Order: sequence, then C-alpha cells, then structure tokens
Amino acid sequence: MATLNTPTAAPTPSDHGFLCDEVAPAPTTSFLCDDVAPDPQPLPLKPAMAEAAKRQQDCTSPETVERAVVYGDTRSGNCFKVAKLIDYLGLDLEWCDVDLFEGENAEPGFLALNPFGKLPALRLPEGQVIAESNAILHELARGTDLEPRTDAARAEIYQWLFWEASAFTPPLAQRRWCVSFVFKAQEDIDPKLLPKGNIALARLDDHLQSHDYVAGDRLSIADFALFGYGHAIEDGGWDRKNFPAVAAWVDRVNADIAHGPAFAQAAE
Ligand SMILES: N[C@@H](CCC(=O)N[C@@H](CS)C(=O)NCC(=O)O)C(=O)O
Repeated sequence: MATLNTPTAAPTPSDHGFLCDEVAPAPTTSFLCDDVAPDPQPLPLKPAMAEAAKRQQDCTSPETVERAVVYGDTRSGNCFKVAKLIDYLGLDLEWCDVDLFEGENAEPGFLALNPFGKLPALRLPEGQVIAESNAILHELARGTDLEPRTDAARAEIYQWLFWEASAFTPPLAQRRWCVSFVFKAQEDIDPKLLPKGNIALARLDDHLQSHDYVAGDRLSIADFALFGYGHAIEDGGWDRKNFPAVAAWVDRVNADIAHGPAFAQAAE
C-alpha cells in the first residue's frame, strides 16, 4: 500500500491537465485554466503507461478483491482528503496509485472500473465501485465517530459536503493546479477564480471563528471534505494570514489526524 502521508515531492509539470469537477481531459491538452474543457479521448497506450496500466491491473486482480481498494493520486485534494481519513481511522485497505499527470485515469482499464474517469474511486470487496470523494468519505466512515449522531447533525454535515463540492473546491482546486502544478502566468489564469475562492474562504473563515469544527462540535467527515483543499490554500495563491480561523482549523485537524483514534489505540 502506498504511503498516505502528505506528499512532499514536487509534482511533475505535464501537458496533460486534469480538471477537478469538470470534464475529463483530452490526452495532450492542459485545460484546467480554460472555461471549456475538450471532449474526453481515450489515451494511446504509450510505453511508460503500459507499466502503469499493469499496475492498475494488479490492483484489480482477484487476489486483492477481498480488501477494499482506493484508486487515487494524493496530489489531488479530492484524493488527499480520502487518504487523510484512512490515516485517521487506520483503515486496512489497498491504495492503488493512478497517475493523473500521466492521464492514467482516462485509460480504458480505469474507465472500465470507474466510468466517471475521475479520482478518487473506491472499490468495495464485493465489487461495487463508488466515485465522488465525499461519497467515499461517507462510506469509509460508516460506524465511526466521524458520522453524525442525529438527523440534525446529518443535515448539517450534508450541507457542508455539498457546499464543498460545488462552491469551495472548484476555484481552489483550479487555481492550485494553475499556480503550483503547471506554473501558469497570473495573466493566463481565469480571473474569476481568485474572487470566487476569496468568497468561499471568507465564508468558511466566518463560520470557523465561532466553531472548532465544520459541523457540530467535533471532527466529522465534513472536516475531511474541506481539508482536501483547505489545507493547501497557499498553493493556489491565497494567504493563510487572511483567513486566520481557517488556518487555525487546518492546524487543529492536522493535530487530530496525527493523534487520531487509530494512533491512540496503538499507544494503549
Ligand atoms: N467531485 C469529484 C471531483 C473528482 C475530480 O474532478 N477529480 C479530479 C482530480 S481532483 C480528476 O480525477 N480529474 C481527472 C480528469 O478530469 O480527467 C470528487 O469529489 O471526487
């Protein structure tokens, strides 16, 4: 299983862009910063990618089906949030790296597994495949303290999960990609992303000024959902100092993950 800690290696800039929450990419076009994504095209199987395809196949081989498998690339915040939840809960499952920079998510083998063509994806032991990072968080956290205990708490968590996917992550993920992954010049980046991100971060900051956690008074899957991109706002060109409550919450969630239930139990 791959290490699930914070990735430190610098990502390799590539012509092959990917867009979180948008349409799957054409093989050689970086379109994250563009408004309109091209139609998805199957990638030709280049020699370097034949190895990658083999790796994917390995992860889907019959030997591994008795354990759940998460397909992901932790450079993506949507995958990172799932990796952090796995760390926190100490879950025993398989992690299969699928390289977004190489377009492995658009290869036929992966599309057969997950027709959405996006990462992350969770394959349950009985074969069901679940896409959408927040649905995966929900599934992996079933029966744990990260789940809501009341209907009211559930409604509040859902509110933040849907807001994260629709309003918070799109501008943050797209600017992060442009600034820190493909090193676009500022003038080539969609100018709407910065104000949209400012509004989303200000909303979260306002909420966290009077709350330690996103939903209710304890850590929940809503924190993991927002942590995916909330932990890396500087990558997109935002300054932590302008959002002090978000910065304090990131540190708090990081500390919680480091001393999570899995680690507490191991120390007993
Ligand atoms: N709402 C989805 C977004 C998934 C998504 O867009 N994933 C990106 C990486 S952050 C991806 O796989 N992009 C590949 C592509 O679009 O081809 C989720 O939360 O899982």
